[in-house]
Amino acid sequence: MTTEPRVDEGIRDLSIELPSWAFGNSGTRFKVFAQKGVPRDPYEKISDAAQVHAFTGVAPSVALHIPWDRVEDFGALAKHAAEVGVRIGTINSNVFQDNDYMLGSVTNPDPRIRRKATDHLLECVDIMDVTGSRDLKLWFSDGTNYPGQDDIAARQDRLAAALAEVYERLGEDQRFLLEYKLFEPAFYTMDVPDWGTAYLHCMALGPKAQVVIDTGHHAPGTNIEFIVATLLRAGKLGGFDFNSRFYADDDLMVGSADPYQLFRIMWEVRRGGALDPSAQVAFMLDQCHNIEPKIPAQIRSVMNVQEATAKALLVDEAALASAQAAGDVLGAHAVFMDAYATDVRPLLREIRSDMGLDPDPVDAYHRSGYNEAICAERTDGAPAGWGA
Ligand code: LRH
Ligand code: MN
Repeated sequence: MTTEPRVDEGIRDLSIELPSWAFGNSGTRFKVFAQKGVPRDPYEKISDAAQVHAFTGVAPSVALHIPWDRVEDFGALAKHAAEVGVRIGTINSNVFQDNDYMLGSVTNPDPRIRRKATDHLLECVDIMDVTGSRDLKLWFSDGTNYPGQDDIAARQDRLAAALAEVYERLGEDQRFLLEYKLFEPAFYTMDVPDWGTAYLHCMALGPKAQVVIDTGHHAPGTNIEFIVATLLRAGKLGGFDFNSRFYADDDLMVGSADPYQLFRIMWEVRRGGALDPSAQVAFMLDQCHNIEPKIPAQIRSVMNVQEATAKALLVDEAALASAQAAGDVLGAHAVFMDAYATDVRPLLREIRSDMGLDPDPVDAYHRSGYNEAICAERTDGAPAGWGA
């Protein structure tokens, strides 16, 4: 045990889920830059994700995206994951890349297309039954681009009908996490644009329906930690898609654009009791490494969450509470900033050594030779990507 037992315990309890798609090629509408050694199938994506867990010790699961990660035998894929020391986590549906979904998937005016989209969501639950996954993550690109294009309330009715059908299909220990996004790819309305809309749909269904906060899906200047505190208070926060952004849904490494915001978010997570694994709040990364090497970027991202979490665990709760109760504005803020201003890197290095890990995971990965091995091995076949 290190000098800061509370931080030590909190960091060891942290479980950060990695997105399979972060290991494949990704980009923008302008260009998808191909990188050497990129995985060619879900097996290789999971092997790469296992490297992140091997060097950080806190990334034991990998989220899949269907159909990007469709395989013949999901049982075999789950077995492969176990062999390399991780497990399959959240299953992500994809009703945003089929031509039929131009005017919407589950909200489409055409009932035949709504049926097709809902069947895909139900198929994802079938896959969860095989992989042993607890969570289905639902993000809908559904929306409109022009006022009058479709009826806003009618689309909500269609969405509610599809969500109810999926909710009915969920097993006892399964949940769905409904993800909201302010804009893109639709630019007038998104059918799930904000936490309030997601919350309303989840409240209408029951405890197996929770809201997921993607930190890149808000209007600039949105106080995300307020949404965290509010959803935790309501018992409706199912998880996070962590990333960071300077402008829009940039999907950059979490904490790279605004580490202070990530600290404020992790403080509300701690204050809301969600660092306790029994709170069942999923901490997932949802990022794209368009120009940087993908495995080291995922390791760095996990370290950024660890640093923000360690700082949040260093907040002197008692001192903060008494300053707040006394109306001591500057005193309370100083307690908060003292924790944020603390360099937690030496403590985290100590904790990693204590966990039997190399104190510098990125350096250890580079010294492992794994990157050279995959670049030499993965020379044929098509590199994985978004298949858009
Ligand atoms: C949508 C989103 C969603 C995923 C996709 C990869 O922007 O955040 O979580 O399905 O990215
Ligand atoms: Mn997301």
